[in-house]
Amino acid sequence: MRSPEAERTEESFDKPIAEWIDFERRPLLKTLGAGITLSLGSGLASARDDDDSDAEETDTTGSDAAEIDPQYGFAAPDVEAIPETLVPDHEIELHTEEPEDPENPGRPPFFHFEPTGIHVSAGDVVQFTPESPDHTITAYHPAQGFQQRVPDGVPPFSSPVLNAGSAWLYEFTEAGVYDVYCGPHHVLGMAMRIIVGDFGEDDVPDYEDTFEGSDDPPLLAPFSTEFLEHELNATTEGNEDCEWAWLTPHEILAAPALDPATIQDQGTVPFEDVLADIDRFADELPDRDEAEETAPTVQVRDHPEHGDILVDSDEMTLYMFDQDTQGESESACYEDCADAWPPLTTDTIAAGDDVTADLETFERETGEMQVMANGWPLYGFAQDDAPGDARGQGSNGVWWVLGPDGTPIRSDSNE
Ligand SMILES: [Cu+2]
Repeated sequence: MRSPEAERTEESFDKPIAEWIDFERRPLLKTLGAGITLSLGSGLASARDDDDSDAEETDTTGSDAAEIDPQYGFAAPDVEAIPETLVPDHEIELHTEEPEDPENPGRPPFFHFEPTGIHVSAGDVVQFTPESPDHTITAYHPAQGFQQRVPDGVPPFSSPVLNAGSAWLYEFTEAGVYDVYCGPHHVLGMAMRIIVGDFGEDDVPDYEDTFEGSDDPPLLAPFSTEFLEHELNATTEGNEDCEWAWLTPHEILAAPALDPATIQDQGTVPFEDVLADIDRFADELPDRDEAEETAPTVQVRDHPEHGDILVDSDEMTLYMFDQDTQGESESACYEDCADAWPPLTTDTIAAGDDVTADLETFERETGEMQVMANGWPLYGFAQDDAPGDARGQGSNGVWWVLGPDGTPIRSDSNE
């Protein structure tokens, strides 16, 4: 095994990185101790040290062992035929995600890396596996026509255009923040962030939260929504207000979910988390939709006549019954009464933001759990048709709406 220290000269590698990251050497050496051969000085890094017999059996390149080039990586035309000598430490998939309802798309497909953020150790090999055709993994680098968004000294690496069923491997030797994109789908927002090594907030490089040109002026930030809408409007005659419907790499890389500290904490950040940070697409997430639709058991609604009153999850008015005794955990309303005044029942109580009443449940004789606010069992009224109706208020002088703290509001509006 060659000595990495001998090949790793101060001028070519240590200096630029030391300017923004404090440590570098320690995790790298630790990784080296685990048996990884680094030969940076030669321009090639082989992923794993191997004895010669293994290399002969698995060699596909004509050299002693399959090697991962620092600029071109290692492309495997068949994902099933990756040399055994190139064992990846991590895998990232490249996806094309069609809208869920193809008849009514509502949005264009999402092209994305999965996960979209990942934390690896210096020297780790990452396998990129396309699940759909026409993807690349390409570093943001001036040589690729973009702001440098990889550590100093890292070459402008890129995979070839990959088809589904192939794979591309790359070894991340230098610690730091790597932003990469897919060439064919870059303009559609296909970008991701790889954090290599461990470092503190102070060591995060400037490019993490700048996007080339984004401050001066904002319109010129390449591939920002503003820029793309500007381009769209400029090239579509008579459509002054065309909106950019796709994701943009700018909003992907600026998402809080891809903050370097978040990526280090979580290890991996799924695309779903990134999407949740982007307002115009957040409602694409089915589980978050559900959470929004699950309204609290009891909430507060402003009634034009009675002011703030308690309502149910459908915003239907709730009432208390003077025949009940506050805090007794029992109901005086069954059968015909309960048909006209259906008890509010639930298995789990969730209070709306403005509800200040204590909410509890008790077991009715029917076995259902009825909700109490401030010790008063709660009921709806069968003759209320819509939110805002309070036709039961003052009925027979014993049914009353309640305020946010569960105090009955005994106005005589019906009489
Ligand atoms: Cu792509």
